[in-house]
Amino acid sequence: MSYNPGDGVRCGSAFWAFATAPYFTTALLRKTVPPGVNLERKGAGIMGDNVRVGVLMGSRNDWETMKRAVDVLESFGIGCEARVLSAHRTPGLAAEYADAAESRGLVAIIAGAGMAAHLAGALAGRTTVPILGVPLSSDPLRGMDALLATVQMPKGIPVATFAIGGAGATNAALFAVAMIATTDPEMRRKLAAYRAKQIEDVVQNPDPRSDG
Ligand code: RP5
Repeated sequence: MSYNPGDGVRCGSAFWAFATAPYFTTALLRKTVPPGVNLERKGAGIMGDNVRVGVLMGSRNDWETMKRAVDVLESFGIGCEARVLSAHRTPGLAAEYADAAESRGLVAIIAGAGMAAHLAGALAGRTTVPILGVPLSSDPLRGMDALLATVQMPKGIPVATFAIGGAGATNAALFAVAMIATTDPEMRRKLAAYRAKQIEDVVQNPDPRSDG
C-alpha cells in the first residue's frame, strides 16, 4: 500500500501504526519529520497566501541585489515572496517550487543567479509560469557568465532575460508589474504614475551641476 503523509489517518490506532511504519522507517533514515509536516514543501517556501510573484535567488549572497526586485513589487503593492533556492544545491526544492507555481496562482517568477546560472532555466523547464531571469555579477567574469547562461536558452523553453545585477532585478520586477497591469487597471495607473515620476525627475533637475 502507499502511504501519503498528508492523509488524515488518526494517530494512535492500530491502522495508523501499520500504515505509518514504512513512513517512519524512511523518515528515520532521511532524518525527516512526522506526517503532517511537509518539510520539503516548507523548504521550497510554499507557504504564503496572496503571492503573485516569486523572487528566487541561488544564494543568500544574492539578496543584496535581488532585494531591489522585492522593493519594487512591494512599492506597487504586489504580493511577493523571496526565497533562496538553488538549481544545483537544492534541485528538488527548486523543482517543487516550479511545479506548484501555476496552481498557487503565481503570474511570474523572478530568478536571479550568478556564475553558471541555471536557476531560471531549470525553473522554466518545469512550469509555464513566465520566468524572468536576472544574471548576477560575481568574480571573476562580472556577470557575463550568468548573462550568457541565462539568455542562451535553447529553443522551446524561454527565459526572459534582464540586465546584469541591480538594474536587471529592478527591471524584472517592473516587467512583472507590467504583466499584471495588462489585466489590472489600478496597476496600469500605478505604472503610468511611476513612469511619469521618472520624467518629472529629469525635467525638474536638468542641470547636473546642481548636484554639486
Ligand atoms: C549561484 O552561484 C548563486 O546565484 C550565486 O550568485 C553564485 C555563488 O553562490 P555562493 O557561492 O556565493 O553562495 O548559484
